Amino acid sequence: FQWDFVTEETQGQVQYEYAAEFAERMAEKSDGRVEITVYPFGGLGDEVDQVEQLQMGSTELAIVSPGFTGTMVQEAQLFALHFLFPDDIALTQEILNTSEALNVHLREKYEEHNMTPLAYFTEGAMQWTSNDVPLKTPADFEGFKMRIQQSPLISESYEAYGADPTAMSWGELYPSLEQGVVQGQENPIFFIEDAGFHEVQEYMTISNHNNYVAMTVVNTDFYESLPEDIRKMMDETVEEMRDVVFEMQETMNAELLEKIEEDTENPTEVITLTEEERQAFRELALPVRQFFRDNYGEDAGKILDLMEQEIEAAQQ
Ligand code: 6CS
Repeated sequence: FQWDFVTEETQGQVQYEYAAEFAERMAEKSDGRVEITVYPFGGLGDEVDQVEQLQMGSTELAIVSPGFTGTMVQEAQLFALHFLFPDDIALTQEILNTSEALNVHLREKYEEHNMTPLAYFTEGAMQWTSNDVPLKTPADFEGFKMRIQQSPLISESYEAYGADPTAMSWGELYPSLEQGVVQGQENPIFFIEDAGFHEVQEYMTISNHNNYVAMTVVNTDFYESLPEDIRKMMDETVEEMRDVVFEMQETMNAELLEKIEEDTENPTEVITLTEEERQAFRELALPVRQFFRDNYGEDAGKILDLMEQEIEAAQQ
């Protein structure tokens, strides 16, 4: 078997390292019968092109951020809702692993598009970076040119703060920040450092306003046509990778925060929001849940209701 595995990240970053480790484990388990070629971001087009290739089956496996399927699987935009998941990232991962809303109902929505999400994993809490203005209060977002992924609900979430969001691939983000096409962006810390965004940003706000969730996705026809022993190996590897990737992101996010703080050549002022400051954003973010319920079909509301119940139960 020869399969392609595409990711939205490059060597050394979470998604790529996940795929490389996954490929190695599959080769080992199958005694070399399964050979997986891992592609870093950039070679096969942008993130949205990669989703299309997966859908058509020209690639078998991919790591996909739900933000890039926002116009296709509208229900998956629930990941764009700020302050939905607990701040405790280990608890968030547990919810991602076990949630029926995600692993049954949202999975079905993806399968209508010939894609099967086998796992959801966090790449860390998201933070804001900015030029011109340190982002501390919703007023700081007034007219702020914010780069976002291609999801209408991410856009809605930032419009709720008064920002002016623009969707683009991360492949274009560095020069866009440098030239002022956009003033800021959101990402987990490891990605901000590794992509070098801090080099062209004055401020980083530790906001923890959302979790960066990615999905391990297979082409559904491909997955269903696999011989049973191979499919079992794949399922097993997906299970094993849950803890592996959790540790990967923890280590990278911690180490690269230090690196940003110690980079005297490219100084970035790091601002940590207080609980009170976060509350002002939470209040504006909450009505976006109703927008999600009202605009993305009947099942969107049901999935979100269940998700909210699951989150509440996990927090008790
Ligand atoms: O900001 C983005 O679009 C990129 N961020 C991460 C953490 N992974 C890939 C994604 O394309």
